[in-house]
Formats: sequence, structure tokens, C-alpha cells
Amino acid sequence: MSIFKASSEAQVTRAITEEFLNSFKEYITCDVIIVGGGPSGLMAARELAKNNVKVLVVEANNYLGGGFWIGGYLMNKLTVRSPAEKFLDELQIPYKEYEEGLFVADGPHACSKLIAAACDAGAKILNMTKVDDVVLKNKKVSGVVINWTPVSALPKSITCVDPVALESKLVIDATGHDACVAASLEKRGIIKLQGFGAMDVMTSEDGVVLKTGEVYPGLIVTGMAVSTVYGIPRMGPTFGGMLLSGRKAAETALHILVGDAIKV
Ligand code: 48F
Repeated sequence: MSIFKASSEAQVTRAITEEFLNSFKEYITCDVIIVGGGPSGLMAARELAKNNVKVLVVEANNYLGGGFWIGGYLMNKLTVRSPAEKFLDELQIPYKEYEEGLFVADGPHACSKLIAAACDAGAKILNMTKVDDVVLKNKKVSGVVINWTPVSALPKSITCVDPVALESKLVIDATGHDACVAASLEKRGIIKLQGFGAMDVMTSEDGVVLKTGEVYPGLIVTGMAVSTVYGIPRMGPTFGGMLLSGRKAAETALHILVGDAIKV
């Protein structure tokens, strides 16, 4: 007598392939595609999904969370500066006030809560998938070009696998320092990336939040991608700016989506 209900190997395979493909097909077109599942991307995903926006997070790695698991220097504590502890309260992440206005939390605890919050709100995740390029129509970013992450690790001499594309009303670049999506516009001479500056925590968090927004029609930048686009200093392992930037990116997207709906 087995503890578990009987099921064949074939049914397990059918369950995975059918459910994956159904969900993939449903998100071939969506409202917002967020590229990168670090703290800014996850925060934006949660805020948008909470507002009933159909949102897909495309993440190159198997795991979500980007730099949020580890604070800095391979030490898994992360910091936020006031008033960003309100996000820790909201996400029910335990923390300690290290000194007035400077808070410390456990990276793994904080990161898993943020991932769960984005998923619970209804954001869909496509991991092990790398965004290679954008779909550009009538001078507007209208989607992304994707491939399985392992494909980019294969030498061209072995195989050449054409990517596929997903369409969306908006794309959010949350790819961190690389600003991969914005970089795909730069390589065509459409925008110019400034490259992020040397570390200066006091100016960088404000700068990133301030500049979070639409950098080109259809493309919003958030998180450290903002510093790369606008030449803002890097900030190191303090994350309030990432969470606030993610929320601002979502608000910007909502504003544009509502405006578009009114125009229709
Ligand atoms: O780097 P990351 O955590 O970006 P973020 O949200 O936060 C930055 C902080 O972690 C930290 C900091 C400030 O506190 O300085 O660095 O701006 O997460 C970026 C995510 O994007 C994924 C990558 O794997 C990571 O999970 N990513 C990067 N390029 C691609 C991508 C791509 N081309 N396609 C899909 N995902």
C-alpha cells in the first residue's frame, strides 16, 4: 500500500507540459512585462498585480530575488534607511533598528517574503528565460525577445536557436546594473546610457527614485538600471531605494495604462 496516490510517469510529464504551455500561451500578450526579478522588479510586479494588471516577470536565473538574498560582501543581512522600513512592515519582514533610521533585516527572510508577495498578488513568473532584445513598433517598445537562458551558454558552432517574442503594452527594465533592455535601445543609437557612478549612498537612493520612469515610449526603468541609464552613483547594499523605485515604476505604468485606456 503506497502512501501517495497512484499516478504514472506519463501523467506527471503531461501535468507539467500542459500547465506550463497553458500559462505560457496566456502570457504571450500581457499588460506589462518586467525584465528581472530583483527587489525593484518584484516590488513593481506586486504593485501592478495587486491592481489587477496582467504582469509577467521574465528572469534569466532559476531563482528570483537578484541581489536581495545577500546584503553585501556575501553577508546575508540587508539594510534599508527610513522611511523604507514601511515596506518591511507591509511585507511582514522582521527587522531591527541598528541606529536611528537605519534598519537591518535577514536577506533570505526578506527576499522570500517579497517573492511570495509578488506571486500571491498574481504576478506570473517566467524564469530561466533571458531577454535578448525588444520588440519595437512605431517608435514604441511593444514587447521583448526571449530565449531559454541555457541557449545563450551554447557555442554558436553547436547550435543556433532563434528566439521568440512576447508582446506587452509596457516593458519595465529591472535588470540591475546591466540595464539590459535600455542597452538594446542604446546599441541602435536610440538612447544613450550614462553608466552608473561611483558609490555614494546619500545621493544615489534619492536619485534612483527620482529618475524612475519612462525612458522611451513603452519602456520604464527601475532599480539600479536607472543609475546606469542616468549616470547616478551606485548605492551598495541598501535596498529602500529599490523598493521605492519598484513602487514608482508600477505607479508610472498604471498611470500610462489608464491614460491609454481613456484614449481608446
Ligand atoms: O541586480 P538586481 O537585484 O536588480 P535591482 O532590482 O536591485 C539592485 C540591488 O540588488 C543591488 C544594489 C542596490 O541595493 O546595488 O545591486 O535593480 O536584479 C536584477 C535581476 O535581473 C535579472 C538578473 O538575473 C537579476 O535577477 N536579469 C538581468 N539581465 C536579464 C535578467 C535579462 N537579460 N533577462 C532576464 N533577466
